[in-house]
Amino acid sequence: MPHDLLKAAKDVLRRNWRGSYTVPSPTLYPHQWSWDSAFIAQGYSNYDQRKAQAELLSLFRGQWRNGMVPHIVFDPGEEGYFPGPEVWGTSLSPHAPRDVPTSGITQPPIHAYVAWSIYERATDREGALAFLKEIFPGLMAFHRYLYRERDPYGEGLVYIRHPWESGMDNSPVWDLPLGRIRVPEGSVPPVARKDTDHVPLSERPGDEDYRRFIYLIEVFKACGYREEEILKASPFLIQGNLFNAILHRSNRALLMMAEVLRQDTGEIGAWLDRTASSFNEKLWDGGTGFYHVFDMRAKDLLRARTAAGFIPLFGGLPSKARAETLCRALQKECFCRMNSECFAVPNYDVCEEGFSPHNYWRGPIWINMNWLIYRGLGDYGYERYAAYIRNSVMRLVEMSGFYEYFDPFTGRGHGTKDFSWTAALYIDIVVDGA
Ligand code: 2M8
Repeated sequence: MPHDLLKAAKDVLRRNWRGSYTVPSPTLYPHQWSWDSAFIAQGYSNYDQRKAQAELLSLFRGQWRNGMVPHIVFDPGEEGYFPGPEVWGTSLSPHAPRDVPTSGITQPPIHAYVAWSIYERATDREGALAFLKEIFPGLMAFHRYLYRERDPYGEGLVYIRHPWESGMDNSPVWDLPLGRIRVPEGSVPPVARKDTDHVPLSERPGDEDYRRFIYLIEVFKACGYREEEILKASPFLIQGNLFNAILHRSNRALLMMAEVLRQDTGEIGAWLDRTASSFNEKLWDGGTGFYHVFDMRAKDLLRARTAAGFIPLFGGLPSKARAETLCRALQKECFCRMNSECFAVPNYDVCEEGFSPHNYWRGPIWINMNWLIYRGLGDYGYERYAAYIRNSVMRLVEMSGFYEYFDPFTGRGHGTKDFSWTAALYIDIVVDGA
């Protein structure tokens, strides 16, 4: 029953609320995560404007002086997560805040999109305008950082330098670039994983991947977190489809904010033009009929077909013809087309070797990805398929609860339970289609 489940979803968020922000999970992820907070704020925007605003504003407490919004803002009193602040060593950078412990990488910039949703839905209009005025400079500084430091050749495509920046940590698309990394003996501190205290190892990244994740942090620290040095040293450098599509959509939101706030829109307009044309030129492969990611080290596209290839719809990037091609790919058995034996949309092509129905980002359904695809399909007028995805989200939650991810064949929940963005985006999707 959506009504009872809506209440249950709000209860999850209430329990995970920590006074000014919401933890993704009290056990597995007991700090504040960047894109989680944005998805969570999107959920709150349906019924609690004050919390929605607080959630985003509290994340920006951790913003670096160069504009980077870190992927984790740590709760100093909490030691239940690895790697903690001592591993990140962010005091090596003059840009990191001194009073707020954070990680040293970022995550997909969905925040401007969400800030605009909060503004649009707000009942307290005066409060919403004040919120917009408060958050806008931080959002602009974040996007300026991305284009200034992560787009060294001015292409309009920003790079990520750690799989954690993609949000899709052990996605099969990273197998090639991660597999290339040879971790020198003695270069990595002891990897004292805590995630497997809460979730079976079979549902999480392997130990070798974890060593590589930590090794990359060591590379960044050796560069003193200076981006021009990281650009030379990082073995992992990717222009992502998901990251840039989200950035583009958020740029559109920034443009609307700038208009409301009577700010100059020229800079944002230029970002929009550059990103749209490079994205369509560089990340689209006519042969596969799909948007991929570009590996800046191998100088080639990585062609693993993950659900991230559909997120350009959310960005509003594909032409009508390309959107049609993407929609046809969703109608294939391998992405659990309508009325097939599995739930849509698995995070990885189920026909591919290496697909796993329950291992983290290697195949299960993630509600945030479904939500992004749902929104994108709606924008392009694919109402029927959007409704199908909405229905899939609702059925998964009805069957299994607010799990972190779901087996596309059985619908069983995996990862941690009472996961905040599942609850928040369930609320958003139910209210949206009601
Ligand atoms: C997962 O990532 C963290 C590292 O950032 C982890 O596995 O410890 C990912 O699903 C990521 O997208 C998410 O933001 C984070 C918290 O939910 O967990």
